[in-house]
Amino acid sequence: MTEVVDKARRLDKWSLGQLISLFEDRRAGAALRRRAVLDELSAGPTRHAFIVGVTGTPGAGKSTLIGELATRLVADDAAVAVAVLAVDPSSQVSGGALLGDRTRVHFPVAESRLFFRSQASDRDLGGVSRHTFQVCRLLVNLFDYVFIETVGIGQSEVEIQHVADYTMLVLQPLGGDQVQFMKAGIMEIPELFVVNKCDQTEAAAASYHALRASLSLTQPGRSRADRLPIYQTSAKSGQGLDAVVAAVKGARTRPDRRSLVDKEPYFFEKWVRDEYGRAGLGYLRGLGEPTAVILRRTGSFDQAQVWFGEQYRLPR
Ligand SMILES: Nc1nc2c(ncn2[C@@H]2O[C@H](COP(=O)(O)OP(=O)(O)OP(=O)(O)O)[C@@H](O)[C@H]2O)c(=O)[nH]1
Ligand SMILES: [Mg+2]
Repeated sequence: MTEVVDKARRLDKWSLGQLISLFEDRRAGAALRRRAVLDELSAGPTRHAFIVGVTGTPGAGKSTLIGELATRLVADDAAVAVAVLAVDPSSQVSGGALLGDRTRVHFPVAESRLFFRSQASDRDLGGVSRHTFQVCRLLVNLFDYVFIETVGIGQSEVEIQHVADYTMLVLQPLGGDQVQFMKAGIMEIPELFVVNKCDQTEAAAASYHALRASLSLTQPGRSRADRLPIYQTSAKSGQGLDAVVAAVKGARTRPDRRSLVDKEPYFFEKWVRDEYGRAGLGYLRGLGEPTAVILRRTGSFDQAQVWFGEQYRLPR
């Protein structure tokens, strides 16, 4: 393992792929191997990625935009490394993922500090995959920024807030689906709004004003609503992208960042529900110990998984 971990630290793509597969592995034995990898990682130099969730209407330019932002982030700083996780919809029919061009992010080919990975989404989770959190646990140690492109519009996408440190919503000019957004809870989550494709100027200006107006309506309780930034960009021409990069960099230095450990209880309960169903979740709650306490007592997320599996199998 040590060699793979060392190579992954140096951003070797094959090694990163190997480790990601381990973090996506649902088999019981994988948990302790994940723990071993994380322990090995923390014994050496690590990074501490800022996780940026990117959501928005289909075709708004999320992938193109992420590619441009990531390229700028690494160009601005020779030490910075960026990973992109794109969550792709699973085929309803086969359950298999159609990992096609939909979420392709284009990077300069020779840039080794940019890494892209597709993930199949789960039907039940909407915007993120059940593996997204696990893979983020790995990637935060190896990159400075992790972008997660999510799929779909609607309430299910609120899931992204549980894993991301920061979320941005990307709209395209006069998307009829803006109304959908206003109805869905998603409007309340983003910290940054982007109206992309502003090379299509008139429609873009109209969309900006519609969005500004709707934000005041949908976020009345949020005094910042009127001040929430709306960036007008063109991922094609580059317009407005430097401002978005600056906003992301600025947000990264905020003092109130939660660590992934703070997010673990939520995802531990989600994992229990996924693996053991509602009965499992009922059992967990019946233990009378808050999930955060279980995680601390067993030592880690991975050890808690092993412990829970053993407990649950005991005769009751
Ligand atoms: N004119 C213009 N076209 C753009 C811009 N950004 C992206 N596009 C084009 O819009 C189309 C969709 O871009 P993507 O980046 O795939 O959009 P997406 O939001 O990731 O799409 P899905 O993942 O399928 O929802 C592509 O043909 C892009 O080339 C832009 O700023 N201006
Ligand atoms: Mg895409």
